[in-house]
Amino acid sequence: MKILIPGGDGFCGWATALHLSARGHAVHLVDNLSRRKIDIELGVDSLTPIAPLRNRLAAWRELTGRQIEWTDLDAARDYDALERLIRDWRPDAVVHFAEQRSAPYSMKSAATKRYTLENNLSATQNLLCALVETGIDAHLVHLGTMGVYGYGGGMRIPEGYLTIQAEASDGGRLEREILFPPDPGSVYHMTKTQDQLLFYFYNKNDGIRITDLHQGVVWGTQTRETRLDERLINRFDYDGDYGTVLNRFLMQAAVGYPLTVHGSGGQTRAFIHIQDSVRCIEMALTHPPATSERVRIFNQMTETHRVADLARIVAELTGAEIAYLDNPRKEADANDLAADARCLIDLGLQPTTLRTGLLEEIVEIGQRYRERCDRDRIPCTSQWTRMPAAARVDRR
Ligand code: NAD
Ligand code: USQ
Repeated sequence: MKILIPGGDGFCGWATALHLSARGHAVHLVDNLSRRKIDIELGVDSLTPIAPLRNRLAAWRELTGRQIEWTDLDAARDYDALERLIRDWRPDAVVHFAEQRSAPYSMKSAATKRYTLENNLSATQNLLCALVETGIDAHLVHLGTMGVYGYGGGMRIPEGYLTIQAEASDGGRLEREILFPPDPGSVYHMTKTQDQLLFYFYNKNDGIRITDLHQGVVWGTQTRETRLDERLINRFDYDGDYGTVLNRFLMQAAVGYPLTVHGSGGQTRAFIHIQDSVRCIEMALTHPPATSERVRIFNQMTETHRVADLARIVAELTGAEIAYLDNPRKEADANDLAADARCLIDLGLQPTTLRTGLLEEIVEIGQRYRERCDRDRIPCTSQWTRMPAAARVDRR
């Protein structure tokens, strides 16, 4: 297959690009390096020493003989170049990662809210438009988020669609499947709920074949391919804006920083390891929807955990202290989360569980690169509301 990967220099995109290239697919990245530029803006760096993209690609070629191409363009702003690339290169599939993906960054200021919304919606809209205008029948696989569901609000979350009953216009009863009601918790998550409507429309109107993968929090760093050579190492975000909860706890344990639990830690979230994430994307690509099929939605997650339980597991493994902090976010202090995630298991996924992967991650990444950590960048400073929480720290 010829696979175009917008966002292919990022955490999920890079690992996916190598995985697909290793399986013999022709891979072409589109990335404007905005993520690396945001690191510079925030004064942070990946815990792992990621090589410049050109060096990464050269190393991959040297080690495997496989070539991955890269076009440096902004998928949200350089529409003409994007359309030309799609017309000329004629992909069979597009895997779309090219969005600003941090919820805290999206809530920092008016500038970051506006950037996140404009970047994410325009990138999605431009890809869809370019497929329509070029007439290329590529399968679009998008990385969405479990956050579109608002973590269920107590309801079991189906894979995208909810069956409802309503009164029909003739007075009878009508049954329909509708998109699960969106309930975003940040401007970033809101862009993902709006992406869903773009997909719904372009699928209905133009017959674009789309799979939307509603992914949970991704943890871990390395995959089989990124491990091959340090020049291929994947990024590891640990800072208060881009670091995700479990990876932050693993790094904090390695550098002796009390684990930063927000509030009581009763928030339950869905998780998936990066190795499983790339396998799921490959399975979605090799099982494309039929031309007339509606948008296919898979919940891409393998486990659910409460934040406080994750902290306890990491503390038990490492002896780390746990700090319960005022929550900078506006989110439920505690929630249950039950979600269907059969589709990818039915396609053959065998998940990496927390129990098997955690220790390896602490040693391979946290301890190995601990000297690169800037402790001043660990606190989460982005506030969801303009009423700053008191700087209270409880240790329990
Ligand atoms: P990332 O920030 O590491 O990677 C995104 C990449 O896209 C970066 O390389 C960035 O430079 C590029 N990009 C952004 N806007 C672009 C544009 N307009 N034009 C060209 N390139 C652009 O993020 P990630 O963690 O790899 O996430 C990738 C996708 O997966 C995102 O859409 C995210 O919402 C989704 N996702 C991530 C997670 C997670 O835990 N990391 C979980 C669920 C879903
Ligand atoms: N949290 C802590 N301590 C921390 C960091 C986070 O307690 O140091 C808490 C947060 O308050 C939140 C939970 O952990 O309740 C998850 O936070 P996160 O930063 O790990 O994840 P989130 O902001 O939801 O975003 C991440 C990715 C995003 C993806 C999403 C999937 O950055 O791209 O869409 O996970 S999901 O959570 O399923 O919506």
